[in-house]
Amino acid sequence: MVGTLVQADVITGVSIHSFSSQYATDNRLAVDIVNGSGLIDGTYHNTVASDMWFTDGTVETTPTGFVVMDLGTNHALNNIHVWNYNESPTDPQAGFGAKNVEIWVSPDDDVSNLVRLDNAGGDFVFPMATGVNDAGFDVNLSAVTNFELLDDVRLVKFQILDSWRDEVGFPNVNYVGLSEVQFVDNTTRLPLLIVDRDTGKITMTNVGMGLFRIQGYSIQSNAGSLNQVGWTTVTDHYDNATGPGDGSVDADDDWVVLSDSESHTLLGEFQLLPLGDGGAIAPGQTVDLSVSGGAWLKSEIEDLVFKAADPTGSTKEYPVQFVNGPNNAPYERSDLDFDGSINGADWQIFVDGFLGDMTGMSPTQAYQMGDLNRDGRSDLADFFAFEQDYDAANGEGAFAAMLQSVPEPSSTIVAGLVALVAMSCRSPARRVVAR
Ligand SMILES: [Ca+2]
Ligand SMILES: [Ca+2]
Ligand SMILES: [Ca+2]
Ligand SMILES: [Ca+2]
Repeated sequence: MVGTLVQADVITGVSIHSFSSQYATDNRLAVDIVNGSGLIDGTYHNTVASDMWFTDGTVETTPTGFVVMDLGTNHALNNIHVWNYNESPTDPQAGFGAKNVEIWVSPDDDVSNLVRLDNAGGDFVFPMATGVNDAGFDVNLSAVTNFELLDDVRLVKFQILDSWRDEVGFPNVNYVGLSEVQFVDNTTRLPLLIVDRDTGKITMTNVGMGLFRIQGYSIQSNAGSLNQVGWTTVTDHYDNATGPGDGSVDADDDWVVLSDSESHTLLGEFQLLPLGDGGAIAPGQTVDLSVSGGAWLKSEIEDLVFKAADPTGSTKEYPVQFVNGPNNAPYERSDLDFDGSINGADWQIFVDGFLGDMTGMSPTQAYQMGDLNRDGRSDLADFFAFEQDYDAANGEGAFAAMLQSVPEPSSTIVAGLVALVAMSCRSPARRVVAR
């Protein structure tokens, strides 16, 4: 279910800007790494040499071949998927694939503006292809220290420092090549907030394909459906590993809660001072933002807005998905015990809260006591709303029948309500309205 939200957003229209050389005599051209040639079902690259790029082995020494790819327009990069040189299952030709590679990026189409990505002080190591239909690999960008460069990319240069030639017994051959390169826009580098209707548990999951860097986040609910008591913060739980946090979101910085401890409309925390590099959520990693009881207060309104800030200061809204629930759907109004049906048990909760004191409650807290129309009071308007919902769920007249089946009204309030509904059922004007 989560997976359906993730679209592999491969950037199209990529072209070759420039390259060191190409082995043109049998069409092993640079363009063959960005035109989809040789891809099988978009997943595997074949072993056909003319579907790959190969240098001509004269310009390059060591080898030091390069290729510059032009994304056509600027993108925030999430991921780079590479199929290394994959010729010939019989000879070890896959050993002409790139091994140690510098990756440079530029925010415009001027190669003089290319800046090298700093991969934790080193370069990137591309694994050797298999020599059979090959699935390629994702370049691991998670350790890049100047990652802000990835947020605005037009040109990407692979400066190939070495091939796998030594390992396969061709130490003096300077050819090098690649099969295909795909770039993925960072619209898929997203965290997703998942709310479990059954438990109120809120989790944040990186469903993207790359590291999600996060400096802070906020969750808003205008309906007042947030429960501070059920919230497990990154602050002191998943921040600075020196403690009390475990470092699972941010290994080296302390976070701080910014939302008011009384608020039911906002949960928010950030890594602020001293300003560090924030945290990161790995692909597939889930961060549990709840303790038992959950951070979401159940009601029929599902209005959470989730925003996250990255270390560049950019804040974006990300998807919120509600899952589970008795009918795998939002609760219906008046289902006050949240079991998926509207019946006498809900009526009992309504009666218990009728005319009750709702001072200081959020709209959703008051709703849970029977303030169905969310005006801060439980009164006759809510009673009629309950009747309407009950009959909508169980059939016209079902509410009146249910009341009459209650043998002994347990309080004078209920007795009064029973009398009231009996009156309203006889009212011609109300019957018209009800239809
Ligand atoms: Ca190709
Ligand atoms: Ca950090
Ligand atoms: Ca119910
Ligand atoms: Ca009300």
